[in-house]
Amino acid sequence: MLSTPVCDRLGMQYPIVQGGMAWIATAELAGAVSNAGGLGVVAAGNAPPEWVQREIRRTRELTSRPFGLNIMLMSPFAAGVVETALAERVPVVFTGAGNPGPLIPRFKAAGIKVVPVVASVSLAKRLERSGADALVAEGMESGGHIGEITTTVLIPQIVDAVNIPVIAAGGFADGRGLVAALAYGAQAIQMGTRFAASVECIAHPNYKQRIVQARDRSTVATGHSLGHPVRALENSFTRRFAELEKSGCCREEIECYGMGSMRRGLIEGDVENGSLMAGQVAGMIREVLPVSTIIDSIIAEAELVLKRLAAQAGSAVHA
Ligand code: TUI
Repeated sequence: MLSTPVCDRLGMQYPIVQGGMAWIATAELAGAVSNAGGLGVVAAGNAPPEWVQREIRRTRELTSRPFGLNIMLMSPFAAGVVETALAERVPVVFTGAGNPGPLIPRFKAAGIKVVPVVASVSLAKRLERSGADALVAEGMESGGHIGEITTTVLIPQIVDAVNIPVIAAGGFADGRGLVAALAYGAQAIQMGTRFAASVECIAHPNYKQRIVQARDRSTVATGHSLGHPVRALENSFTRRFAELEKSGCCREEIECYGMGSMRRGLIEGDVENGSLMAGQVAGMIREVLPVSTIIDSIIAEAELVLKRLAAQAGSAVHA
């Protein structure tokens, strides 16, 4: 059975964590992933605390297994969502798009595990000192808000820099990737785009179809001029966004253009005028599958790859 120490620490059967995707990582997806042996995650995104509380309670109705809550620290509701996480005693808190250091002692005092998402070695080291239980190291292949370093370069450097478990994110969708992450010293993978294109995800079918149709060069990163680059499937929205950035028009106008774009793309299914955040790995996803099929096939493939590698290593030794 493919398992690592972080599986016990966070309460999952397999080393597969679901990414915290704003708007679409709801109780349906989190419950399905936890029930299938991974760690499901509800994403707060920019939602208010009342919505987050409802999703946490719905997740508990759908699964008896542990799950996580992803708190997006750039959200105007982040402080309220922190209080909700504490009051509801969610088993694991993930954070993204900011430094959660000052919040960690309160979570720990409440018995909540804290797993910040980081995109640099310096923040990884700082958060280990602040008491993080594990880290998600996210490369720039990811969808949504991204850092600047690729997964293959970021993961080994963070693994070498800290003594807490590292979960690799950005570019993972299959069993080969899981084995590669383990080879780099990570103890699990986190996948967003692969689970966005699952049957259980509440995202609009048009968005899932765009992921399935995507090829290697289908995503682009925009928003560099605003200081927070975002990766999404290229469409009319990203092209117009890039034009606005190049034209040098003011920050407010660009930010205003981006408002409501996630809801339009992911929920309403307007795949030309909405934001279709997705990772580069979209090019590897061929069909929309049930969560349990996704997880079982990744574990089965990883075990096969490990066997093949062991056999190859054996024959190399005896050659
Ligand atoms: O957070 C993400 N991915 C996201 S958040 C999001 S919602 C959004 N909507 C509109 C515009 C922008 C975002 C969509 N996707 N991933 C985790 C992540 N965190 N990646 C990079 C970081 C990060 C960046 C800076 C973590 C810490 C950080 O620290 C800055 C500091 O204060 O040191």
